Amino acid sequence: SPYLEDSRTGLGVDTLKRAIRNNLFYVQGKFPEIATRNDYYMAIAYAVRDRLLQRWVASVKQYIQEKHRVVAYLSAEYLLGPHLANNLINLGIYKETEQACKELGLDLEWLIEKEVEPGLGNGGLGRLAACYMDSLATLEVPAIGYGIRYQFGIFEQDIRDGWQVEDTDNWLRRGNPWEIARRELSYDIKFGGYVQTYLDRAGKLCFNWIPELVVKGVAYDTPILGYKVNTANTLRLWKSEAPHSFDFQSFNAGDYNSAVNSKIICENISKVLYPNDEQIEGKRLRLQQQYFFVSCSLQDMIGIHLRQGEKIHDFHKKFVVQLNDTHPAIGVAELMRLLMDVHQLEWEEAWDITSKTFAYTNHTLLPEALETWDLQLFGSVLPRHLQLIYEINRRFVDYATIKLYGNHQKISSLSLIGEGPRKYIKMANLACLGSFAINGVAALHSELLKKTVLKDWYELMPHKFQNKTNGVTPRRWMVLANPELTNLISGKIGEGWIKNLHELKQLEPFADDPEFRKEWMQVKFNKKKALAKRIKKRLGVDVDPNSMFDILVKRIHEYKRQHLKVLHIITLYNQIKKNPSMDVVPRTFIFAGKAAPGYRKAKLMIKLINSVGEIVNNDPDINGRIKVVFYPNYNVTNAQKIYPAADVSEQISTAGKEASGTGNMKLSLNGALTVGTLDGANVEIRECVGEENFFLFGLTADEVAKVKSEGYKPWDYYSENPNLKEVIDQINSGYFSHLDSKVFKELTDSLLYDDQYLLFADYQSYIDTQAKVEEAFKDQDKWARMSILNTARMGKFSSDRSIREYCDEIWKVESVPVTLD
Ligand code: 26V
Repeated sequence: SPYLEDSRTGLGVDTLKRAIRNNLFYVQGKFPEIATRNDYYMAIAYAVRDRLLQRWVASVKQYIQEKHRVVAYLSAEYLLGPHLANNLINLGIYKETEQACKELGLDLEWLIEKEVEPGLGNGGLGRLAACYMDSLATLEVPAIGYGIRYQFGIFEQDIRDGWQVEDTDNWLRRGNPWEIARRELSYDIKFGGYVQTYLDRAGKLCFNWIPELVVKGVAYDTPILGYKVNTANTLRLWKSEAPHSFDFQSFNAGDYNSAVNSKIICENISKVLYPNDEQIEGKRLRLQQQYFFVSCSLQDMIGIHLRQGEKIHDFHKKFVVQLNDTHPAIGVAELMRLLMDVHQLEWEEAWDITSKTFAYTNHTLLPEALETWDLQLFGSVLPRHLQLIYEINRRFVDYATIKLYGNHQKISSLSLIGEGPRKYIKMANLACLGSFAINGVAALHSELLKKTVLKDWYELMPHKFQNKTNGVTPRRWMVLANPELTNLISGKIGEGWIKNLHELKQLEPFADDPEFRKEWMQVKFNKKKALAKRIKKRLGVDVDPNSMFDILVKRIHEYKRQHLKVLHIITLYNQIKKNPSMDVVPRTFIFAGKAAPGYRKAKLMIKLINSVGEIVNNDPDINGRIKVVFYPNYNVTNAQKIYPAADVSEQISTAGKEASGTGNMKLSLNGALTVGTLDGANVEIRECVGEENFFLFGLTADEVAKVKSEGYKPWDYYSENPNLKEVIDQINSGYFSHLDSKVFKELTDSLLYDDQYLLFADYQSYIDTQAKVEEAFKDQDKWARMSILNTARMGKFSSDRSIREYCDEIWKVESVPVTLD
């Protein structure tokens, strides 16, 4: 009976109502007459948080008492998205909370829309970490995610006069009900200074790092609940602060300014997320961020391990540490330091433990994204680690010299230290050497790793190499983003697919059911209508939900080729202009994505999209048959509204450049058909959904390499293809830019004279394929069939499958069901 339920744990409607009312009073200090929307949001959030904490405490208790092996996921980024609705779904109380709200005169959806999302990541890599945290908890695997509690996450994007404008993301401004500050849990982190060597009483050589700066890392925990299980894992993010006794001397001496100054320096470390992806910048602060969170995390793990009464020698049996790209790779040297300088182990044993602890995931093949650090800079921030890396490298090079018969070229490519005008540290090499497993994020990517950037490592240590194809959580990307489709599916095949996505296969027979096809398309139409409404509200542009929604959403980058899509749009525009009465399928092209603030060409691509949109959308000859929309501030919240409305998913990167992609999976899962190259996970998506349900175009990765090696000349394609020539000339004439013929010159020049991502080589193939897309869309009944089959065959791309594979093949960890007492 509901009124017997505890008001902080009960899941019934009446109990939830009581909890919300209580929180409004006791947490927010308000009563209904004066409560704001935010007050109600907080009241509900705290009601949910109570229920999370019950499961979180039970999980932690069980892990400690039973001493289970634990996965530590180290990531500089977590792109979590809003918590409230997700937690309601995972708790299984969405309906109940909706009802409780209704009875209190509140609209739950309206409150959910209020939540500011934690944007603590750039894109794919950070969002993957968030999906993996969800799957780890859902699979009941003991895990801790470690990262940085940035005060400012990824910038907010606004579009003014067609250009991207950045605004700071002050996500903590209204407080964060989802985190628990663990003020008592903190570690001191040293920076700079020098290393003293001395002999201890036994005559052993010891190292004493005398820092120039000490920063305190404070733990902030966010419980991550699995779907309909009691497991709630911890996401532990570190905030940097001044240590308690910061600059006492200057303070006492009355030098208030310099005391405050050092406080600011300390707090700077976790102040802001670097908004670049796929382009490294050798910034001191970035290295400090990486070391800061990695050192806090490893000290924390060692502390947990020792407090359980275990021996330091068994550290690698307790924890397996996954490196999300090379950003935390400094952990290899840091664990060596902690084991030797703090816990007094000898080199051999420290190395044995270290090299059994780490595993490394690579997320990109782009050479400009491979992290290196100028050796001088590195030494000035981490003098002790520079020594350790030299020693790790000395021993490794000795070994490699024997293994490789002194093949100097190979040895220098494997070396942790690069030589040139200046020396530098190669973080990927440190990660490869220090890890027992190395994986790529899609089958093609893992193969290319072995053939290109990590070739020498593969030849030396083939046993370390694996593939783990990425996945996405169906909870957020279906159940939460698309409850209508979720209900339609569950009505036919039950709810099992939410935890076992392979069960979607059971939908296949319904592709032949005309009634089901109708309902399927009706859901899609409603989602398009809802997105159209948002577009109208945000941008004032009318788009027709009956038109084909053709969607390209992801970070803006030349290799992702948003400008190839623009070439297609202009080509289509020109066709209609020449023959205004032609029969075209009306299309709405929707773009979204952020450009790194310092990436000029990417920002110019945004301007180009908006400029073309302005002309196309307002041309009476076009008469609304094609529309171009740039939806601002692409983030998790907006993505949840966009994916369900997609008819077509554009995955058009140059083959061999996109490691995996995960937006491709989310769109396809939501019934969009893919137009794509054979790149990243597109290859596997096509294998699963069937080639007849996938619009393939463009060169393969092998062909790309071949064309390039033979001396690619984009100008030839331009001069030999009249449609392409017309498009480029038109952009250059100022047709889309109020006759200003210079604005886009940087972009068109780079295409005409370089085109390193082969847009021109793939142009005609892309145009031809788009004609097929158009033909297919004309037969709506056939399209519905394809869309249903496509979704039905996406089972492989659940992050549950990815995490299962990581658990079985890399981490060797097992599920631990949690019981509530
Ligand atoms: C690099 C850097 C360099 C220093 C500044 C900050 C920063 C942030 C991120 C990165 C690397 C980003 C790599 C990345 O996001 N890769 C993407 O990973 C996805 C998940 O595996 C994958 O689906 C995408 O294809 C891949 O581009």
